[in-house]
Amino acid sequence: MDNTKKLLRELKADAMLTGAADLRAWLTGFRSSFGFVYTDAQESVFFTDPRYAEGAKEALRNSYTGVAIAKNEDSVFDFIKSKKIKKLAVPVERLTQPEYERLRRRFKLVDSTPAFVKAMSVKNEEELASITRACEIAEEAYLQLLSFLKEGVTENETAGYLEYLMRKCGAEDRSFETIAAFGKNSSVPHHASDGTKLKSGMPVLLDFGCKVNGYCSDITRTLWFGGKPDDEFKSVYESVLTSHLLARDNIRAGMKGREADAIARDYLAKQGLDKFFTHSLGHGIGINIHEFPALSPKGEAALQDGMVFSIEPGVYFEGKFGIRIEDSVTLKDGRVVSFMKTDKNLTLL
Ligand SMILES: [Mn+2]
Repeated sequence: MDNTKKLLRELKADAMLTGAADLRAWLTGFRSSFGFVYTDAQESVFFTDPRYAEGAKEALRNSYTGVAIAKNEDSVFDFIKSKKIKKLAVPVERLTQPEYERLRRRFKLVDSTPAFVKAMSVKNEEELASITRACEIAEEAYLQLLSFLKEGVTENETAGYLEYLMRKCGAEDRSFETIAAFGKNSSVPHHASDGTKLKSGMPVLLDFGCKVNGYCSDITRTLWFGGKPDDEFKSVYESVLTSHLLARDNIRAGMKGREADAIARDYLAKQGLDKFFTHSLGHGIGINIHEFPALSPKGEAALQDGMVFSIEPGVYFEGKFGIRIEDSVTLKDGRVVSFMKTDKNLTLL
């Protein structure tokens, strides 16, 4: 509610209408697959369908002037048509074309998306607590998974079991499709887990995370299974780890995303590995697994205290192996604080 009024003032609009699920969840703290939040200077109404009405009434009773049942968008649009408003703030990028056309005919539209994206990137204490818990659970599940990694298990089984463990440890869901990549599959940064079986002498890359109160965690660990890795693997692992630690220790509030990215990228360039670092250093994390800010060569926005993002340098040798080491972190008093506690040194299983 406070967030809504703040955005309304900032956007200098007469009213604000928000339908996108993530933006709505951030405004209200209430999660639902269908709904709209309407706010003007006088009132704030939460529209949802009958499935959520009771829960919404209970959850929003102190902050909303009303919870209304809407069978579909038509009833919401009928309601706002009855209002004497000219300038309406809506997340234009999130509207369907028909929604946009309909609203555009009647109102002067202002895009609320940039204001949302910026406001959502800085987390409050409650949001940080949810993310902290989501990170703890992901790591607890990871530690429990290690004894499951035996010769013959498939990537798919591993991904599924890791997701089960996260739920068992208290997560409500996974943050995104879990990546378990064995052997040369680890060289594909977003490998889709398949029936590949674990064999001795393989790297294992696990990229996963879970949700608590709707907030995500994101972590990647690369391990070695069976026997001993060769010198090339060990040396690349050390380089990726060093680039991760350099970024963690040297990123400061006030830096641009691209300056943060450059800390890891420049170090990997000195090792002759930058051309194998094929993605950005990190991304914001919150209700969405990928959000603002971008820690990438194109990231112009300044990092701020309270932001939560990933640090995830990676090096990929096509057809051979890939190594990525990722923590979810936040900025506090100008410096990086990682949410993760598990060891980042090379683990041999
Ligand atoms: Mn990530």
